[in-house]
Amino acid sequence: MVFENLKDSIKEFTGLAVADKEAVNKLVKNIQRDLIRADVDIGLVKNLSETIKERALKQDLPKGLTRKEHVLNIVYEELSSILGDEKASIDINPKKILMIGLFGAGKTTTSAKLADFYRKRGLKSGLIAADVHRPAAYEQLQQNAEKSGAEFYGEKNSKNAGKIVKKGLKALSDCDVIITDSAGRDSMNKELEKELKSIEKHFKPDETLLVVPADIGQSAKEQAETFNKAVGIDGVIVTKMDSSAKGGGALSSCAAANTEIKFIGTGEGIGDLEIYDPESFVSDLLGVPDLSKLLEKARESIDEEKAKQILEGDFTLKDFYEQMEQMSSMGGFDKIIDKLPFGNKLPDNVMDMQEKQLKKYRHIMDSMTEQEMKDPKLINSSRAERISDGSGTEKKEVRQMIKQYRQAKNMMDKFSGKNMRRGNMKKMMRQFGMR
Ligand SMILES: Nc1nc2c(ncn2[C@@H]2O[C@H](COP(=O)(O)OP(=O)(O)OP(=O)(O)O)[C@@H](O)[C@H]2O)c(=O)[nH]1
Ligand SMILES: [Mg+2]
Repeated sequence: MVFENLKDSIKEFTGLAVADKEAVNKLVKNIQRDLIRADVDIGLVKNLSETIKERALKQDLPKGLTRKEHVLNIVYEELSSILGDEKASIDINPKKILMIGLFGAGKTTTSAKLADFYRKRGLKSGLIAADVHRPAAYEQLQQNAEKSGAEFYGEKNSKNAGKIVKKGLKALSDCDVIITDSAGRDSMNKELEKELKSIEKHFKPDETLLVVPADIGQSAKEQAETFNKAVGIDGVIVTKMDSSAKGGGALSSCAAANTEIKFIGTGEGIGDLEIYDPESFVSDLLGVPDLSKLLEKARESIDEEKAKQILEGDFTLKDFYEQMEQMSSMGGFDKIIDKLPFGNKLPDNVMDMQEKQLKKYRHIMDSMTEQEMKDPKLINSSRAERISDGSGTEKKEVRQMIKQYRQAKNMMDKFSGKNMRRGNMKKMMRQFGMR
């Protein structure tokens, strides 16, 4: 599997207690080794390593992200960028596609996968067997056509690919998408060039797609250039991503040469075809399932719904605790509160909310009655004593929590006053970076 080791390197990093300089250097070293093993160009690997180090160690930590998340985010961005700019754009329209490539690249299998892809999207697909060299090429495509629910045209004993295509177009004229499978060779040569040109002349493809197997690594780039020069290509499909360790080299070299990767093949089954999307590819690769959540967190810092709750809700002691907890999990209360319009007016002790304190507060609240939770004003000296005894805290800590809650509640009440609610809600959302 492509980049198998990369996953382990990331796991090792995420398992560390701290993401310090040493940890980042180790991670970069591991990534370097993994990319070179995956046949990524050495120059590219060097640049990537430098950029990751530079950004991870020197860039300011974005609000709401831990250092570890920040580093992972950088690795993710930089890896995606060497694997391509963006998701391939595949238009679901009637068209004619010519599949070309060397021996065993996966042309016949991928032709059927594509027919299936378009059929599933509501277009009638047809396959033309124009490989007149490989024994049983006709039967192979015919069987594949059945699997993919596609129409099929071929001539068992003909040796003239151009003629087959010409007749095939007529026979399959009711199909929306027509895909022609061609014969492979050991390498691009005059004979292959001539044959492909003859097919092109009759078929007039809208898209000519070069099929390359992942195991050729970075020579995918050279192959794409050779085919492009000989017959012109519109994009590449990289097959066998599931079974080769060199897929990283194939993808990155095509991306570096600005050759568009349209699809990747990820198995022998008819459904094992994916539209190429470097970002989702890398997030699968890194084994960080909640990467999109992480990125969202980086972009937003706080969720709109939660902010509304803070501002509009009846702010109970329990809400107070939950908000503290949420904010602490979002990278610290002080970071969030800095963004609020009233942030600098908050008393220092509200800002000092720490994990340890949160734990104590949880214990204190566990020792309170329902009534006390709803109306903390009830908590007089003897009740405070009972609560501190029950929670293993000091009486003054019970008092301190209630005081902090009141300060926060006052502030929330002010902000959720009727006159504030309308216009200022929008303004505040903007300051949160939500609008
Ligand atoms: N694991 C895996 N195998 C694949 C994939 N794509 C194709 N194959 C296998 O690769 C072998 C060659 O595939 P074909 O589709 O026959 O290749 P071709 O380019 O048509 O080969 P020629 O016609 O001989 O030039 C077959 O055994 C396929 O099942 C893939 O994405 N993953
Ligand atoms: Mg074939």
